[in-house]
Amino acid sequence: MNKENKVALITGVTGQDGAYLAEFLLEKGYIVHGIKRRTSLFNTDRIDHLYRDQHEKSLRFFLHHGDMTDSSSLTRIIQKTQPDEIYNLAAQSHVAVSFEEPEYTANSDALGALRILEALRILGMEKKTRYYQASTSELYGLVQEIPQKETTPFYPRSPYAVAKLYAYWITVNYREAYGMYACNGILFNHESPIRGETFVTRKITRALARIKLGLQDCLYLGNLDAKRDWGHARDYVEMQWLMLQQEQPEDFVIASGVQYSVRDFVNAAASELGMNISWSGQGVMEKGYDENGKLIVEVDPRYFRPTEVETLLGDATKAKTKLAWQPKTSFQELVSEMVIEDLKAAERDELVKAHGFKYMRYNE
Ligand code: NDP
Ligand code: GDR
Repeated sequence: MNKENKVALITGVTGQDGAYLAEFLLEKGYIVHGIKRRTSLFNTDRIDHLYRDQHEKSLRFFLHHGDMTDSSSLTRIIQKTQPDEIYNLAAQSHVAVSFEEPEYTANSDALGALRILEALRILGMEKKTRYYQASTSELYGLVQEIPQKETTPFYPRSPYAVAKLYAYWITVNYREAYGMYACNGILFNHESPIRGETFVTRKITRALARIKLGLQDCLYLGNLDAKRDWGHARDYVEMQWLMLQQEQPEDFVIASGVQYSVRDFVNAAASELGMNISWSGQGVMEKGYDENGKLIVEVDPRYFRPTEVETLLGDATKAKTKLAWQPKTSFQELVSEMVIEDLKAAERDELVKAHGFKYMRYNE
């Protein structure tokens, strides 16, 4: 380890993006500090491969207990680690859950960002540390323009998106008020084999792989008509880093520029598994059948949201021009990678079952 190593602090390091970003920054030679929150079960599955025995010399990856709702922990960790760059990825990131836990979502997603920015000011680090805010296409909500770009007006449609709207603007405000290098990445949906299992893409790939092996009967989904612009998380974290390497801080949209419906995603994942789904009915009555006429996809209104974001499609021209950024993974490659990994997991579960162990898992 030498003095040239840059120091990064990642909040949300145990999440999908946190894991990919930590790996990316370690490969670039960074010293990486991550904040994890205390949980009653281990929550470090996604980063265990990066973790080394803390007694080893020349360690470059460290974890600290902290929470976005606890200023004292955030301030202490920032003071101790003295980061050159902070990537604020931690959030209650599930849109549907934000309707159930709106206050907590606001606390962690909106005030959490403020807590970090204020900690930097209190510690006199506002000119030393660069700040990345994980903003989201959910800000566009009820879309005012297609495709959406940096200048498209926001119209958030969930407590999650409203909280993220605050985080977006407080980042802009601290940049303008205190001359901080702070910027927003307005990222459209990005997925991967380590995507949380209750987001729709992973829910689909996991369930169809299990249905294929006879471990599950049916996949229950909400709005099949919702359209999203899906990319690969591995491609998108590179841009999070690029945004902090510019001369001036700016906000960027990151998207693939291609849009598919939830139903399209189901069809693509099924096709990867050699399955073909026929659809019948409409709205809540819509159903999907396999080649043998077996019902395998049903709509369950439980998954409808009080206010839905029907369509998102991003225009990442600014990032492509100014950051020379290009997504590397196509929609088909993304679906294929996710299906392959979930099929392997299902095969492991099948083996466990075949040896007489009961495999029980709550399928949300
Ligand atoms: P995940 O849900 O996979 O990860 C969220 C991370 O935040 C986890 O590490 C989680 O910890 C942590 N976290 C949640 N609440 C707290 C808290 N109170 N204190 C400390 N840590 C907390 O999200 P993604 O990796 O997919 O997304 C990263 C960020 O990007 C999020 O802010 C999300 O809102 C945003 N975003 C994501 C997009 C996407 O498509 N993935 C698109 C646009 C924006 P734990 O592991 O313990 O749950
Ligand atoms: P989203 O992702 O809300 O876009 O937020 P999610 O995968 O949860 O939903 C995408 C769309 O699919 C519809 N849908 C379902 N969604 C879930 N989770 N479960 C279902 O059974 C289901 N059926 C249909 C949803 O209604 C929605 O229209 C994600 C998160 O990562 C946010 O943190 C991030 O900011 C945005 O992407 C960009």
